[in-house]
Amino acid sequence: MRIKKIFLSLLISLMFVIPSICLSASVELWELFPIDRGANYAYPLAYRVETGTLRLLDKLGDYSFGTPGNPWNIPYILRGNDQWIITHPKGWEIGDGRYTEATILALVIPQDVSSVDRITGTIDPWDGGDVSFKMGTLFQGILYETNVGYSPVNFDFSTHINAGDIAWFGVFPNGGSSNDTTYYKTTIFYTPIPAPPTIILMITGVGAFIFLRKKIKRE
Ligand SMILES: [Ca+2]
Repeated sequence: MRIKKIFLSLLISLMFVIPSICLSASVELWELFPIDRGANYAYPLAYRVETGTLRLLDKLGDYSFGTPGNPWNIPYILRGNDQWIITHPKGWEIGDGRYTEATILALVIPQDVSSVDRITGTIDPWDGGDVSFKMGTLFQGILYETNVGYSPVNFDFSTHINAGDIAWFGVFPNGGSSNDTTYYKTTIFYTPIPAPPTIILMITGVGAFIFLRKKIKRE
């Protein structure tokens, strides 16, 4: 009888453990990089001038966006190899004020996501041009920012971003924009809204637990 109880306990535990494993997921920002400005998961790629105005980058090719006609098409954002997103902001002085053009990649958190829980990544300055990297959301403001000089910077922070919010990743030129080519890669950890089969499994697990507990007590 004791072996039967242990077996039943193990079975019940598995019913709870298996769905909980299914409830976490991660995705590379690189995987969601839009092929066009109107892609499902991505807000239009843009650059932000210091006044706060967002201007759209033109599509130069699949996975590459920039400003045609300017030298090197900067500012630009493109999807590189090995999960790197490559960007170059732009900035220069006008009078005694600084006019900057930060590159922004924004992501609408889709409705099948319960919450984004953690964001990790690496920023590689590549050419040492001095930039700042910022990550934030439309509703929560800036969640993370760091200056990047010559050495790569790793980041890892917990957060709570709901569906419908817009998460954005921006590279700002910090002074001049010479040699400001910047690589970054980001992993987004999130909790999906459980799919119907998972919910059924959880309900079955809870039902089985109540039934078997009563049965064991009677025995
Ligand atoms: Ca710079």
